[in-house]
Amino acid sequence: MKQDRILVIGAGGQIGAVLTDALREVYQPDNVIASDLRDLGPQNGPVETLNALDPFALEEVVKKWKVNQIYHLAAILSATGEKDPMKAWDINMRSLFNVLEISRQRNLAKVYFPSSIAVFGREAAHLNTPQYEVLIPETVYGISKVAGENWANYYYRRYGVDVRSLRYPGIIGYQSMPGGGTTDYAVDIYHYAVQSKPYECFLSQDTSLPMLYMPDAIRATLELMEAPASRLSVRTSYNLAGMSFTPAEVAASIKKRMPNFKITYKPDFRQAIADSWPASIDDSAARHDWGWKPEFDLDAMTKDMLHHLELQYQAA
Ligand code: AKB
Repeated sequence: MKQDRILVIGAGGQIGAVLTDALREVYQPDNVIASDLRDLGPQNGPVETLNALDPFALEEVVKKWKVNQIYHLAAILSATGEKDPMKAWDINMRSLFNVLEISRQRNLAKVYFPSSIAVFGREAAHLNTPQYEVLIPETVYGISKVAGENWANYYYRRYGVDVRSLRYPGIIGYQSMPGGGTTDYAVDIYHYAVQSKPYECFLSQDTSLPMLYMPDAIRATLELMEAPASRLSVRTSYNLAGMSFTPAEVAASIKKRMPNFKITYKPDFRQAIADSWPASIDDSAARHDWGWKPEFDLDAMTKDMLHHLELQYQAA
């Protein structure tokens, strides 16, 4: 059997960092190459500084390590993307094309490309948004994800590249910080709570959004990538759900454990982005095709987040 050699692009990012560790547990550290635009420093496996916009540099890394799977996690997210839409489009699309092309040219075994709930816009059903729904996103990030999903599907159907994808909701974890997203408040709030600081939320108290705890997000990714290709009916990107909550609800969940925690609300430009996204997601296709089932609800996540962050801040 051919040895799997996995390249993670964006291994310094919120999901990339945790996913790299998880992949190294499954495939052995030496078989997982962590790459990022910035120097990641020493790790327990191979590391490359790589600009995924450079197709020649990407090809060199793929050849050097005999890579046969790529997880392409690098992207400009929803809030940052709105500050420079052309740059966000260029980075998100050009890096994806480079990944799809090298995968086609070198006949790689599998490719992972994350999409997002940002593919949906106001025209989509707000509650329990179906897998196959009208996609009119209002951010350049969402537009790039809709285009990316369609290119993934194209490369699968036209060239047989085994590209797989999930529409991530907001991802919450203690291991790494998000950057430039609309759902970032749901990570920040825990850091403030553990430091006994009041939190000013950039979304209104009643803005409900789909969210997922990091261990569930990582497990979903690994399960999708391990599923037999014959089980996968969706080659654009699977809807994926864990829980949905508002800022007021997460604050109430924290207050059950930290009664003195204080939150105020000062919505900014990210409110309009959040208002254009669904409040909850129908992920029955993922459940049916490859057995997806989330484990964490809001209170279970809060307990785990606070526990791990307390340890981190005590050790700092
Ligand atoms: C963002 O807020 O932009 C991301 C996402 C939902 O894709 N976390």
